[in-house]
Amino acid sequence: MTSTPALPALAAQPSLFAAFALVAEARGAAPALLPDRGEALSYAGLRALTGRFAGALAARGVGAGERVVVQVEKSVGAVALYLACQQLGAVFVPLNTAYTDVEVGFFLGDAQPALFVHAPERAALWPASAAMGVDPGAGLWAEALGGEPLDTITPRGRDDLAAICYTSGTTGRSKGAMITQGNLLSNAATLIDLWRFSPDDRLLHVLPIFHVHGLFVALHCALLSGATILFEHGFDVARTRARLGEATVLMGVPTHYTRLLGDPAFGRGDCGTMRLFISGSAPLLAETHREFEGRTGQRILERYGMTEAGMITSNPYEGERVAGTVGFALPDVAVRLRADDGALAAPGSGAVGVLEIRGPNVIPGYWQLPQQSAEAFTEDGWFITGDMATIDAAGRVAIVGRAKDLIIAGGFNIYPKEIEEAIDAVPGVLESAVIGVPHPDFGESVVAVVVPRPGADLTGDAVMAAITPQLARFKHPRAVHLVPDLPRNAMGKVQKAELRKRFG
Ligand code: MCA
Ligand code: AMP
Repeated sequence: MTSTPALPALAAQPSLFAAFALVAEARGAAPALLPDRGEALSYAGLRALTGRFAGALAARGVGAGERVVVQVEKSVGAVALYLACQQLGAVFVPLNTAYTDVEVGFFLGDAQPALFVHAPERAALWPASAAMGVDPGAGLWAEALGGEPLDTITPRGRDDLAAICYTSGTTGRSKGAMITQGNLLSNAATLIDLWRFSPDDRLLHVLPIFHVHGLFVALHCALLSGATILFEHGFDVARTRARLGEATVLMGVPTHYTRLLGDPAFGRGDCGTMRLFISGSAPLLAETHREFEGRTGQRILERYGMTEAGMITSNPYEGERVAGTVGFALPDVAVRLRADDGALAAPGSGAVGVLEIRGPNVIPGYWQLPQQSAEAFTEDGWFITGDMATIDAAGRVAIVGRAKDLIIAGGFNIYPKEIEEAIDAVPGVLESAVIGVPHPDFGESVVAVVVPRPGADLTGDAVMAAITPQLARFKHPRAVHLVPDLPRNAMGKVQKAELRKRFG
């Protein structure tokens, strides 16, 4: 085993997999993944398993630039499948395991993949499909283990696509964020440095691996620094507490932290080896931050990001982590505020505005959507986040709201427009408005306010029954209120703030 390559050398690699291969070679027998289910994998073992999955994909005709849509449970095999796509230069397209056939059907039609890897029951959705199998003896797993491994790495450049991650849009139609090799490499190198990752770290991984947070931020910080991943197949308070005792870093969404605090026995004694708790994907309440510090002596480091840019800002590793703020722009990222009047607001002016960002982490655009891609950027090339923020004189950013109509529940993004369109198509519905209301566990939850057509015999249950097959469970309204009309302003726009007051 040689020493782990220096960060600048990794950051200068042409592709994510080229960087990973260097680390894997250097770390050899050092542990890469210690899963709660299945066998431990060293770096050499993970590299070998990845080569086997790359062989299986190549045998099925997957080549560079082609999309591989993946909707599988979290497992060591799923990590190897992701890396195998990178080795082959294929474009990895992860999907939330909660998506329904209807939702998956849309993504398959949009991404036009060379291969769809899925749980057995989804086989009918796409001709070129491969069941993943739940263990090494089944499906694509078995093909990987039984076939010829592939050792070669397809050369890729920094502008080449590494992944497409779908993010719902305010139009109701999901858009595929085109994430390049350069996006991934620059963000990983910046975060490893900023958050002081080293081969001595043991990252407790409890996040799903179909979103940027668990897939890129967590996996890349650990794997490109030669650290060990304590790999959990899902989040569970008791298991997390048990494994914190061997971990040094945890990345979570606010729901993870509030659930840990919900266990009265959780506290300082669980965190003896921990050096860093990171939170993101949704706002962390200042009160959660304070309570966590009171119970554990650790100040959670909150950061802010989005699918289109990976991580954007972070509270400092050394220096004050201020509750209710998301810290400073990452060293290679620039942020600025555009106020209501369309002018740029100076940091420290106290103005609230929409945050605009620029940097090597920002995607070039959305998959096959040139118009939406152009609209996502200002004329001078800054990406418009849709998040409302303030920036103080020192450059510290606080997210204070959203210009985009978005609900975040348990770290999952839910676009009301998508649910409203499904509800509006239900017979007997005239119109609807979907709002987010405070929820003690998920931060926000979905409520639908529905206006029946005159004379229609509509019930909330009928609405739910009609939309259930179409929308993933986490998007389902937890309450449906029938009302005679929706409150509107003088411009005819539905006043969602009014509805939130009434039904929150
Ligand atoms: C599960 N349910 C949810 C959610 N998760 N409802 C709303 N929002 C959710 N997030 C529902 C299920 O449908 C089910 O409903 C019930 O809750 C229990 O489901 P279960 O699977 O047991 O829940 P869980 O395993 O306890 O999951 C909760 C969770 C999970 C651990 C908080 O949602 C999670 O892992 N969230 C992390 C999401 C994440 O990684 N986001 C990053 C994206 P019923 O019982 O009624 O059927 S954002 C991102 O990537 C950007 C770049 C960023 O900044 O990080
Ligand atoms: P996604 O589309 O899943 O990438 O979610 C990105 C969105 O999550 C951002 O545009 C923000 O609205 C929100 N978000 C992420 N991190 C934070 C945070 N720390 N505080 C507040 N909102 C956040």
